[in-house]
Amino acid sequence: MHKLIRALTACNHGRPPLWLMRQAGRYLPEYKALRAKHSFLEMCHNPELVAEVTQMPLRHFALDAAILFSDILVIPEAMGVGLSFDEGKGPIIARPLKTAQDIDRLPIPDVSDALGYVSEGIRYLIPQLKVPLLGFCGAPFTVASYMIEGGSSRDLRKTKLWMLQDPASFHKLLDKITDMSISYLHMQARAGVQAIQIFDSWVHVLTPVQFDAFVAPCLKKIVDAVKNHMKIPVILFSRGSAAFATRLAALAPSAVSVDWSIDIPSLRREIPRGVSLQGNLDPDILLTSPSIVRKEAARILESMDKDPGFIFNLGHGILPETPLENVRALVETVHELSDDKPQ
Ligand code: 1CP
Repeated sequence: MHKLIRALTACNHGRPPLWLMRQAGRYLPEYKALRAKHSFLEMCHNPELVAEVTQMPLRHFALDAAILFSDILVIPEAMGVGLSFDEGKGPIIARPLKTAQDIDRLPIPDVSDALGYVSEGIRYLIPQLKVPLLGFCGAPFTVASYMIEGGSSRDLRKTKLWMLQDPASFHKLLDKITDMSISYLHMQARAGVQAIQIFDSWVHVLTPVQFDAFVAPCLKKIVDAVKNHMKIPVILFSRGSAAFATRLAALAPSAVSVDWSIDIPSLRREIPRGVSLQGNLDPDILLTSPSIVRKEAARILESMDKDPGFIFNLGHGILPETPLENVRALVETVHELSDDKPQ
């Protein structure tokens, strides 16, 4: 069994597995070169390019997992709200949701029609990989926020006001995204992904009470579907881990992925043994220097030494400005400091 899967079932030994959120992306020169020739969505829709970009980071670094090159916003795109990516501005939804009728009218398309290109990409990719492939989707709240805001937003004010003023239609939207996400993950699992990560990148704008009312029930449905029907491990990522990590752990995923707002060893003592932990180097540290990266990575490694359910990762995605030599220093530190020694 591969190291990542062992850690996701809390039975790893030796050094922890390592992969990096957003490892296939804009900090890689060959990604930028390919991107100069294709739009981002063109790349996501093309199975050969999906396979190519997914493998780019693995050619540079000895990482223990690949993550499918795609985006959380292919679900809204499939639901017909219109998606484009503007240089420097991030995602743009052409027809954001404005009324409860917009939600009633929102279709739940058949995933193999609307997103078949993703499973083609996975099938094309798997025979070329030596490490497990992670599939993913966005969490319903995070995906809903883009569909309402129409793009990136710092405060998610429109989303929060909708949730507070018309909770019934907001729940309907979350339910539609949850159902579509479960079918989508099923399709990814059938195509061969070996584990799933759910990204709840924007949940930190909520109160714990709002989390329990709107976020937890959808995530629980997804976690249960992945564990019981797809029978592969599932990782829940959110920002705002100091507030939400124990709540995520209570949903009984295989692992919780935490940001740098929390001390992982303390969290370890609070949550059930069977829930593995992933994290949590601040991606800004990768902008500094190899020696600072080594020191900060060593601190996390030592604090989680011999934990059979620990996966080394960043607390959020790698930044486009990250120098490759700093990533190399991180990978070397994980491999050297706690290299596999006989037990
Ligand atoms: O212009 C470009 O070349 C596009 C840049 C880019 C890339 C490389 C985007 C646009 N998405 C991706 C790939 C991506 N996105 C992956 C696959 C590859 C990998 O992880 O290596 C994954 C898992 C995502 C997930 C994603 N997309 C999230 C959740 C994770 C996170 O970082 O919080 C979110 C919020 C998105 C939306 C999105 N797509 C792209 C951008 C720039 C954004 C963020 C916009 C914002 O900040 O609101």
